[in-house]
Amino acid sequence: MHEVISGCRSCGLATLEPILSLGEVPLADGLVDRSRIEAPDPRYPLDVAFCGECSLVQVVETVSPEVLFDETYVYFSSFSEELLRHSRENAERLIASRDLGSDSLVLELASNDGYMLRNFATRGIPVLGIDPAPAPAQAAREAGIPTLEAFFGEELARRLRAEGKRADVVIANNVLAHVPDLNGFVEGIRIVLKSDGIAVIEVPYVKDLIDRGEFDTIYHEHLCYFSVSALARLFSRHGLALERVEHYPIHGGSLRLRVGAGQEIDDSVQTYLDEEQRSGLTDVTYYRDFASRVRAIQEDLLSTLRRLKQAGNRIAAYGAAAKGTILLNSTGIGGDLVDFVVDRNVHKQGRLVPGVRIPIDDPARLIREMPDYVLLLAWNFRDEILSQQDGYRRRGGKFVIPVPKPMVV
Ligand code: JHZ
Repeated sequence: MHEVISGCRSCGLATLEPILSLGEVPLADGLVDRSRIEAPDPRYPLDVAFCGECSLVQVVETVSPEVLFDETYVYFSSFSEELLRHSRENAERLIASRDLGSDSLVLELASNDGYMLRNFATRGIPVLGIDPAPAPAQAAREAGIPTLEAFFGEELARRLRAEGKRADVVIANNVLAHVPDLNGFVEGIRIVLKSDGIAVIEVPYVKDLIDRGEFDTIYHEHLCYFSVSALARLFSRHGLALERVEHYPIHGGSLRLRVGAGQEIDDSVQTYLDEEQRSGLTDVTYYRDFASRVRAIQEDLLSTLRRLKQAGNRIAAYGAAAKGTILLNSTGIGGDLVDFVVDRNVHKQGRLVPGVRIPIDDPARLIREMPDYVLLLAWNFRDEILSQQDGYRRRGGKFVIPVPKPMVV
């Protein structure tokens, strides 16, 4: 059911340096439907390594994308106001700076439920979404966003190009890390772009992951953890250039890249490359103490929750996020400590977190039952969720934030 890579996912270097093992964990988005409650949850080893040649951090196991993004995949982008705002601002800036109109084409790879493309479609700009997960793709089509239910790669790009579909803008947010054939995906972007087109790509930044101990964002869907240095090499291999690099707080810290033919290269690219050299991000020593820092966070969190539980408190959790599955399972936080998880995504409610088998319910249950503490699994949306749960907090409810260092607020 899974394969171990024989070399770096980007440059092919045969020997990689191990930096972290999270043991055997269930699939992060493999939420359990009650109809298959009898079947055990499959578990897979989860090991991270560094490439000394191109500095790409990567998971060495590959679980087939057909298994990961099947009809049980119910991550819908539209459940966060913050993400919707972030996406809308990105779209508006692109419409203005690229002068997009009715004769343009915006192509989004991993377009999910249409959360991003709708910003273009409502302005009369032709769009096409591509996403392999049936449930979000169906929701997008129902919302009027043309969506191809498929995996994007070199082959599909050639087909689109042969049909005369070449993009002014390709958007690829939180998808580059998800593709086993990284080079085929990037080559596909090159093929499908107009000669003066650009790709706008967002990826979680490996520096934030390492510096802030965001170990729970490591899972089988995320095969790669990118630095600008690793990305520059990847794109240049395909005749594309990084033209601008920006940093945003979304998802615990992300890079937004503009990629194109290299006609207009912003100073930000060299600034990031220099800074990554200077800080040592391109050398394995940067990653040497990561595993012990992760263990320290896990031990601290586990002892905090055990202490609260022993003192007679009731504990719930917020956000059946993919990272929540990893945090709970790899730390050993089970149903003995956490009674239930809440999540606004109606497709997740009624299911169970895999491995630990904790039930997922509507957030309204918090105010109804007033558990004493809520472990914030979706810590990346901390501000949004804390303000939304103001009522629960004003009545005395408290949140436990797990990373970068467990704390109660
Ligand atoms: P969320 C996702 O990972 C998906 P996940 C994906 N794997 C990826 O690459 C990364 O992002 C970057 C819920 N919620 O998005 C919605 C509320 O209930 O942080 C989600 O189920 N109420 C493609 O799954 C979950 O929390 C709210 O107010 O780890 C958040 O999941 C908000 C804001 C969210 O990431």
